[in-house]
Amino acid sequence: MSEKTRAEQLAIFGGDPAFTEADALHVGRPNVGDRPRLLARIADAVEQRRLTNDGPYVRELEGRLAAALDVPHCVAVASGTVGLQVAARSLGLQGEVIVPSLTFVATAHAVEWMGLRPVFCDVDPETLGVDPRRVPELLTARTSAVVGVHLWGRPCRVEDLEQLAAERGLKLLFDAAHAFACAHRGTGIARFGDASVFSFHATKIVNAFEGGAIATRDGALAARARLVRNFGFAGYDDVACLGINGKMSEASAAMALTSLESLDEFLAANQRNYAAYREALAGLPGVSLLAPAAGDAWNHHYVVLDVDPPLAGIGRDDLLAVLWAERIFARRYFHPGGHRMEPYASRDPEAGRRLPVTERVLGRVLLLPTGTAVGPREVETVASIVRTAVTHARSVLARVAVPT
Ligand code: T4K
Repeated sequence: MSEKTRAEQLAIFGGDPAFTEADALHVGRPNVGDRPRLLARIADAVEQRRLTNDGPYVRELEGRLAAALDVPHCVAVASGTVGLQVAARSLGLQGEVIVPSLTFVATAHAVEWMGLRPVFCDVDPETLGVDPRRVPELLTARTSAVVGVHLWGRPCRVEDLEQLAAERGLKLLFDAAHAFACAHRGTGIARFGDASVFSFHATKIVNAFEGGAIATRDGALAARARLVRNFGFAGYDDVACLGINGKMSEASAAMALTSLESLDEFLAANQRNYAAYREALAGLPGVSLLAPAAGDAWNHHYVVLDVDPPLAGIGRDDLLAVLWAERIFARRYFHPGGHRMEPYASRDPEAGRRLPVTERVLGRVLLLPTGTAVGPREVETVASIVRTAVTHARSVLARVAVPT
């Protein structure tokens, strides 16, 4: 693994791939904290034969999460998706729910799965979150809520959405799956709206193998969410409402606690990689990294590269082909957009016309590997390949095939 500065070094031109199969780079390689502590916690849970159902590690985690997120209530759940569903049920959502079109499909699926109708709204070009100026035209008498997504950890327009929700009598839920440890103008990201749902999937900055949490300032909402996540049980044989099994296991809580203890290290690695990519790619025409807005704190868990084909000379998918040939598995999250996926695409095949910003962004961005599995040398290598591909754009274009 070393820098590639000449076109013939690129794997698409017959050079050796920069990485072997064993050390290939991925977007989403899990961060793992202190292994002995993780294993000790899991051994303890097994020893105590306390494996799930609101156990001591889940309770400890909820306390630590609430402190880290600066909210009074945190309810741990089995996944971010289940967290969105439990939150939707606990908020009493009905009818239609506005969701951004530029997000992972789970945002819409969680809504649809609850028997609600997700209505896709375009995003604003700056935050890439749901555009509050476009929401009013989508509201009907059946709309009960807006779901804002802090895409790739960038806070969406939280104040505008809060104002809109208050004026129109809507609930405001945030899908904060990507946004742990992010803040907007000095305020923790979980302190906006009715509730925020985080994901602790293995690929997230804090991971629980699988898991998530609902964070809220509303005690009554948190209490309802606790019922809903546990089949509606309010007491030993007292079922108070419709619920589901949305509980987090003790093994997952052990992983999340251990992960949380190494958060500073994870953030530092992300920050270091982001700064290194930025420096190495500076001045390259048509290629830029998404940056946090001034005053916002970003976890840099996703390094998002924007490729402007007329300026770069090649498109995003050409660059992906170059990188994949090197075993650098960059990703085009969340192409082609939820509105182009089922069951939504068949329902409204023309939706893309109403979502021009989403369509444009989804055709241009790719995510580069980062996290603790990626060090300065790997960043140098990736950046050198991007540089060389753009510098030799014409010959690259003649060679590449789009990865599937
Ligand atoms: N809202 C938003 C905005 C979300 O992005 C998500 C989830 C949710 C809601 C729902 O939260 P959860 O219900 O998932 O908690 C991932 C995750 O499955 C998903 O959690 C995540 N967002 C989404 C953005 O991506 P993939 O498709 O990237 O996973 P996969 O299996 O392709 O893995 C990516 C790379 O990471 C692989 O190339 C190899 C590496 N990897 C992955 C795993 C799981 C490892 O090295 N080890 C591993 O254990 O989905």
